[in-house]
Amino acid sequence: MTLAAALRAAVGSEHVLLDADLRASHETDWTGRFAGTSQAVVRPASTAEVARVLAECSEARVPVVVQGGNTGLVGGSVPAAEMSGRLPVILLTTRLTELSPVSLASRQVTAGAGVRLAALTAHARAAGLDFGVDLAARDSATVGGMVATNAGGIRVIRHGSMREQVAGVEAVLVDGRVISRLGGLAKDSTGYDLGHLLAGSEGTLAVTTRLRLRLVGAEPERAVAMIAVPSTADAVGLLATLRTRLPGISAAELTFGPGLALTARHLGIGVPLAGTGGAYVLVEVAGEADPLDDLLTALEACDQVLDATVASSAADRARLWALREGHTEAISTAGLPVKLDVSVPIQRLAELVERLPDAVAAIEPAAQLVIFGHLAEANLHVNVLGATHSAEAVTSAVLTLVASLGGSVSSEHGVGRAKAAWLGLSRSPAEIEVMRSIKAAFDPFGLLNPGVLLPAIDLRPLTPGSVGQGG
Ligand code: 2HG
Ligand code: ZN
Repeated sequence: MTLAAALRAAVGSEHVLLDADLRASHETDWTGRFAGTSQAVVRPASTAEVARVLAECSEARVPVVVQGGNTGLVGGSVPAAEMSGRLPVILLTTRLTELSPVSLASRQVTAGAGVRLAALTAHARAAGLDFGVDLAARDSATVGGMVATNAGGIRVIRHGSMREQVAGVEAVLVDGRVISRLGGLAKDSTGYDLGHLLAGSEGTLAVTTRLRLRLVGAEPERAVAMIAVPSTADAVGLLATLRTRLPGISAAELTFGPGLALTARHLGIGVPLAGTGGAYVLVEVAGEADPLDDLLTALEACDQVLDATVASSAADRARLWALREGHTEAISTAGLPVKLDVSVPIQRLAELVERLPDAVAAIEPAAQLVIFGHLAEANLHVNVLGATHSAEAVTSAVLTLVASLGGSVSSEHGVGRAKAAWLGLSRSPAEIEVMRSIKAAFDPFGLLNPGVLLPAIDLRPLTPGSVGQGG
C-alpha cells in the first residue's frame, strides 16, 4: 500500500489533501516569508487517528510537519523550502476540538490541541472562570500550537506563559505510541515533567493531542490607559511603581511613536497623545469591581507620566487595545518584515531600544524599524521593513546585540526555522548537545519538524527506498 492509501485508510479520503491547490494555504506561513512543499495535508480527528498517521509516516520514514492555526511567526509550522528531497506530510491538528466540561473544583479543563484560544476562553468564561493567556491571534491560534511555542501574549505579567498553564498532556510519539497524563493532579513529583518538556518543543518531540489546562478566576471589570513617558527607561520605572500599587495589573504593553502612527493610519483612527512621548505604555488593570479609580490614583503617584488617556467606555478600551494589537497587521500591510521576537533583562531594555536603530542601519540604512512589545517581560518585537534582501545579516546584527545584553533570541514566538541557526547565541554548546540527545530519544529518525528549533543535521541516515512503502 502507498503512504497516501495508508493515510486515507487512517483518517478517511476527504481528510487527506493531495491537490496542490488544497495544500497551498498550509504550505505558507502567516507572514508569507516561509514556504515549502508537502506531499499531503492530513487532518486526523482523534488521538487514535493521529497515532495511525504517525505510525504510517514513521514506517515510511516520511517527515511530519505539525500545524495548528498556522499563526506562528517563525516558520515552524510549514515545510522548509528545502527538505533534502524528503517531502513531508503536514499533520493538521485543527479537527482535535474536544473540550471537556470545566472542573470548578480543580479549576482545570481538558482541551483538544486544535481548540482555538477564543473558544477555550469563551468556554472558561461561561463557567465563571477565565483562561490566563491571551494574544492578538486568539481567533485562529490553537492551544496545541500555543503550547508548542510556549506562547506568551498580553497577560504574562499576571498569569505567566503557556507552559505555566499546562497541568498535563496527552501526546503521540513518532512511532504511534500514546503518552497521557490528563488526570489533573494538582501535585505530581514523579520525575521528569514530559508535558512541560513538550511546551516550547515546537513539534519536534511528539504531537500533542490533548491538554489539561489550568484556569484562573474571572476578573470581568477592566480599566485601560495609554501613558506617554519620556523614554524607555521611564516606561520601566513607571511599571515598577504601578506594580507595587496595582496588584490587579493585567497588561503592560510598550509602543513607540512610529508603530503607533503606522497602526493608527492602518486602522483609520487618530493617534492618541500624538507626539508627546518617547515611549507609550498601555496599562490594563483587571478586577471583580471596577478598578478605574485605583488606576487613576496609581498614575498620580508616577512622576514619569507626561500625558495619559484613560478609557472611559468599552469602545475606548477596544480602541486603545486595537492601537497595540493592530501593529502586526499594520506592519504586514506596509511590507514583508524581518520579524524578531527577543527579550533582555529588564534593566537592559532601554539600552536595547537605544542601540537597535544603529545596529539595523549598519546593515540596511534605508530600512524602517518598528518596535513594540510586552514591557514587564522586556520582550521586544523587532520588525524591520525593507530588509528582505539582507534578512540574514539584519537577523545576525539584532540577535548578536540582544545576546550581548544577556537576552534571548526568542521570547515567545519560538525558534522555528527563522532562528534555528542562531540558537547558539542563547544556548550553550552543552545545552544544545543535551537538547539533541532529548530529540534523538523521542525521534530517532529526525522525522518530526526537521530543521525547526535545532539546526538541521540528520540524526540517523534514512533507509533508502522506504518512502511510500508505509502500511
Ligand atoms: C504581539 O505581541 C505578537 O502582538 C506579534 O507577538 C508580534 O508581529 C509581531 O512582531
Ligand atoms: Zn507578542
